Amino acid sequence: MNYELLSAIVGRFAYEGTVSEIKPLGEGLINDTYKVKTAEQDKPDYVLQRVNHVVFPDVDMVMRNIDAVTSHIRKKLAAQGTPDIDRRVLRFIPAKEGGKLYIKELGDDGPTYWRLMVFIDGAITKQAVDPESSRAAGRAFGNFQAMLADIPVKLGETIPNFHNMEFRLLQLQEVVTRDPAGRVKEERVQNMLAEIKKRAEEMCKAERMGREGTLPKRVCHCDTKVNNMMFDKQDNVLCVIDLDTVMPNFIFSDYGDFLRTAANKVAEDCPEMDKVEFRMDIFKAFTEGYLESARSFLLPVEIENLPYATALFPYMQCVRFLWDYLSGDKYWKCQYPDHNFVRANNQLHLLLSIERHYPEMKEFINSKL
Ligand code: GN1
Ligand code: MG
Repeated sequence: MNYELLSAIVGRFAYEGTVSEIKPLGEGLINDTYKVKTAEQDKPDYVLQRVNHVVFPDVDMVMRNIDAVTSHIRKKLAAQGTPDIDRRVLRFIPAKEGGKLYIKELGDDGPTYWRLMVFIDGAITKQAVDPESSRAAGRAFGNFQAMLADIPVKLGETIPNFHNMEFRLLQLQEVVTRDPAGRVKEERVQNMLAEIKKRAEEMCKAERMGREGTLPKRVCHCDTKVNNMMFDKQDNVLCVIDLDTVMPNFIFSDYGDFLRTAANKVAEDCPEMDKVEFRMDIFKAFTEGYLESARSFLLPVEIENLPYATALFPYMQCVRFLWDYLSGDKYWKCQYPDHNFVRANNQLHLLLSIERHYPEMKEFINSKL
């Protein structure tokens, strides 16, 4: 996108300073992100982002959620006397007109949606973790949930049924029946479907407990990857970012999805299945950090089921990747024809490794109860 258009967009927000440079930032696959520099030393730089309204159809809801969450956290940090609050929670800049935290632009290809936030100086993100940063991540995500445990508003579901296992299985069933890409007949697909079926009943237990009223939904982040946290130069966590998916969910979402990504010895699309392995050192460190900050509000049923949450997310991601493979690769970008199948298979192998560690995980969790 050209500079004139981008600076006109920035100009619609009530920011401070004079824009001196706008250039692309990061490698996010969902939203487009730019860094906006200002000329003055005493004015912040900013991050401009175009929100992907195909993935997030209700941008207004996304931004209302983010407003509620960041204001609530900001109030708490202020009450605790935390210094440097703009580095501890994201600050979005309102639009000059209307005062919302985003603007809508009408372009030739339809509307686009934009938001502007303060750039956090001197912060870094990480792509991989060791036990120490996993412990810090556990503490940070637990703390994020703890701070939001008493938020006075009900947040919207920005992606309906996002982590609903029953829904994800129905979605898979639907595409198996339709078979739009003609891939269901592959033997490897049939084998994977059998593995999925074997575990379906057990994996839907959170939904059942939710219906019975024994398992609550709380405000969760729902995209707890290590690269969604900012660290300072001394390796302390500053804040949690990428808040589009913040919504009510079982706490299993944040706990399980972090371990799914961080405790896999290899990347989620590594094609060498014998290298996929679940790292217990990461599991233990993350769990300790998480319980440290979340114990105050967690129910026993939530703690007891953390091993289940660890298995649930690779299982769910296997179902989602297979669904996309059978749909003809419409959701995730693929670099080669069976990329999505490789991803699904990788997640299945991660699940198998988790199942081998299950007794050890249970013992570890029980020792923390
Ligand atoms: C998507 O784009 P990214 O990596 O933040 C997906 C997650 C999946 C992940 C798998 C909105 O997240 O749920 O776990 O891919 N986000 C959405 O790589 O679907
Ligand atoms: Mg992300």
